[in-house]
Amino acid sequence: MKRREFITAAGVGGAATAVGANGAVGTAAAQEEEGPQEVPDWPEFVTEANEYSSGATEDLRGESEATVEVGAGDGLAFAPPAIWIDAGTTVTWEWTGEGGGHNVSSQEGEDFSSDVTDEAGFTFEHTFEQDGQINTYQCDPHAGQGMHGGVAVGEVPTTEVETGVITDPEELGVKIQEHYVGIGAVLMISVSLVFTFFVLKYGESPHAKGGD
Ligand SMILES: [Cu+2]
Repeated sequence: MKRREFITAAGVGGAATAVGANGAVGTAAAQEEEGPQEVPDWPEFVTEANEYSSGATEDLRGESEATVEVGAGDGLAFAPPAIWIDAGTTVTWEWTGEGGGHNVSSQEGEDFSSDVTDEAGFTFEHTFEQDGQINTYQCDPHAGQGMHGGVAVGEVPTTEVETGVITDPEELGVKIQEHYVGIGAVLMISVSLVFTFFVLKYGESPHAKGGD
């Protein structure tokens, strides 16, 4: 009986260790992904824009240029609709040819305006010079349908959101890793429980009567 108790303890202990390790890894990954992020304090005009999901801002500070698609999504959106750049950065809007005739027409902030066209590959540029400015713009033909955008420049007022700045695909890697760690832990627990079960049921041969 002593031997049986020892094996049971070893099996359960192994499973508990696997759970503990998984819990620790899961917590570390969650802390990287979550938590508030600082994003420009966009007006509603931008947060209600097509293709703008809660708090989504493409942080392009430190880049010398930025590109925004005109006619993205269902054809009536700018993508990304909300970008954050440094002063002196040139933004290039590039028409996809989808969704009909569009233009880029400034609203708040710096003044800029393009032709209306549906020509794929058409481009329009504006270099943003005013640090601290939140600029908004729209497509005039589709302004009523949410075809809006925003360009925040440099040191702008910010707000905290839960899932904020899109910082490229590392998030994806973390999620995949977490996934495999989870599967690994489940496998380890299963294997150690099945092993324990078989050892307890069949492990004691009638010729080896254990310690007692
Ligand atoms: Cu449009």
